Amino acid sequence: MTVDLSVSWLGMTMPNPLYNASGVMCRSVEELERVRLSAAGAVITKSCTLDPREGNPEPRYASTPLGSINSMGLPNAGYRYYFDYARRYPHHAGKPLFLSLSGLSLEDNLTMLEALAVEQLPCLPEINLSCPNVPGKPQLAYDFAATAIALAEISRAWHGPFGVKLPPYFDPVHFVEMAHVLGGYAGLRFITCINSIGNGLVIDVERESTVIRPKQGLGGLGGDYVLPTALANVREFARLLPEKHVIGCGGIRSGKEAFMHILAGATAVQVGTCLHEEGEGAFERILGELTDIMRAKGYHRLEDFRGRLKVC
Ligand code: IRO
Repeated sequence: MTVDLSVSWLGMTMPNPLYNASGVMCRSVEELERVRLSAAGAVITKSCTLDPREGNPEPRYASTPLGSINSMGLPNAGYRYYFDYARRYPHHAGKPLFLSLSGLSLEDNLTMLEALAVEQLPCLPEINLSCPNVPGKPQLAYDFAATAIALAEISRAWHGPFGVKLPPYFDPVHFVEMAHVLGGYAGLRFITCINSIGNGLVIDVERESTVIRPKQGLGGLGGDYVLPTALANVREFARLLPEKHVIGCGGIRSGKEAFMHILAGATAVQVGTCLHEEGEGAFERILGELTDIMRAKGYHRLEDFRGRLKVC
């Protein structure tokens, strides 16, 4: 039985729904090329700022039995570096390029979007409204009024399709309130759910110590910890905003979790912690497992089950 994993959305076709989560394997051209040349269906860059940043002091990433904790602090080579990569990227080879933007202020995001508009580079901005790890900078998307202002300004500066990376929400009232904000902007075509669960604390009992140094050990959680929260955010935003696409991110480590995200309504899915731990071979493995699950269930295409989660 043939299984077709391709995804057509926003006027483009990806060979399959899997790509890297911004932050993992995407800071340098060498890393970005590893994703591009892998089995991944698209590529996204590390969230960038106007100027290059070193990020927070080490140790700033730790692997744990249930996933990962990080407080990288937005280390990146500055937006000009990623725009340069985008200029040389083989856009017509079938793997879309997403540019993650995370300006330290709204003005910085507008500056980067205006520069992108001038160049007319054929890439899709994913604007990160949810970095949990820059000391003194709260996650914007937990402030609904500030998010509405940012989206209004962004829509004035950028007339193409764009997406936002959201933090996890934990209350039905917040899903509805944020969906109401997001629904007001036609250019906002996709929503990536979720960023890491911010400001967790992992403790090493033997050393009686935190496992990362920045922010007294607080950092964003990824991996198995976050799967149910990610699925809830994907399902709720897919349900509340049927005219937009939801990109699932959080806890995908095999074909099974990729299937769950798509069943919950995700158009495509991103892999973070697992990609960091396993390397780009993870894409081929997860795609093989997803294909096996679909074949066993008799599904030919992703549309055969996308968003069809039943309530028991
Ligand atoms: O610390 C980071 O660089 C980071 C970012 I910008 C983000 O959006 N999410 C995350 O877990 N880490």
